[in-house]
Amino acid sequence: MAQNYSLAKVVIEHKKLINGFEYIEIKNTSATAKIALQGAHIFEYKRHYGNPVLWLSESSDFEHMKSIRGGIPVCWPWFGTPRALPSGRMPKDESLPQHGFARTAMWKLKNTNETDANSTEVTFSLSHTPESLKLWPHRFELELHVIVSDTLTVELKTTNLDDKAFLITQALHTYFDISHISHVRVKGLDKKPYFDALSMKEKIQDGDIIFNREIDRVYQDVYGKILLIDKNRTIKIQNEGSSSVVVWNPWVDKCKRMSAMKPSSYEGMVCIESANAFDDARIIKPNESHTLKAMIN
Ligand code: TA6
Repeated sequence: MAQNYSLAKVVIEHKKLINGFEYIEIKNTSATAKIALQGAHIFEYKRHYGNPVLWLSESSDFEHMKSIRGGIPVCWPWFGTPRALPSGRMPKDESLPQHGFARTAMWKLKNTNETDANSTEVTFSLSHTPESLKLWPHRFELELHVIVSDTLTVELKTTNLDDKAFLITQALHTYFDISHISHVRVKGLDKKPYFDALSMKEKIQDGDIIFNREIDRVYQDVYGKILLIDKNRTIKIQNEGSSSVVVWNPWVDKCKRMSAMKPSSYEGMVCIESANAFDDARIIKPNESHTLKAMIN
């Protein structure tokens, strides 16, 4: 069942994998992208030049209720494990899914817009269900607005449909495709405070981030542009509605223990995640909204 909304250069197609896994494929004169309805998960974005911008694991699942390994998982309404208070690094609540439930929920394709030949917009939505209310007792509407062009723009808008305020933490958990982990450095976080999830300690970044071991950090007070500098290209990330950024590479040992990763997968990816995490958690009042936005180019 393929519905073609195709003009000369622009294609927006609703497709299914052989196992019925649904996604939207976008092609325009700037780039191509693939977005799964499960999790409104962008699992491919590549411009018509250079390597793909997003990394996708060769052994990723495309199955019901299993998060895709790679691309941009939407971590919502909590990043990591749910926390009562922004500063509360409380013991893990194993009964609740890591990184929330939105990334394995089925979203709806709300609308599409072919702005012009090189820019295409799609919007996905997700609302509370009896299942979600058991995991998280709040009524909400979530929208993911994506603009596919030379820049990939992703806006995650949370609206509180409840009669009481609620707190969220979240992340656009972006996996970037890189030439090799030993070639890259991350600029833009110098002197920033971060929580080191490995030592569970607060630290201050000194200079650029280079990768020579497992790194799992939540940076705070980040308002400027982040640069991912690789051998042949620099990717720029600018966030809005956010002051926290997560930087992660599992390195050798954790990579071996992780689902849908090959032992060498850590060499070809790095996560730089646009977030509202820990102290950057957001309290949203009834009938109000908050938008987390990432611009990647
Ligand atoms: O964002 C970094 C992180 O929280 C790491 O600790 C690691 O667990 C990663 O997310 C992947 O999580 P996942 O639940 O997708 O396996």
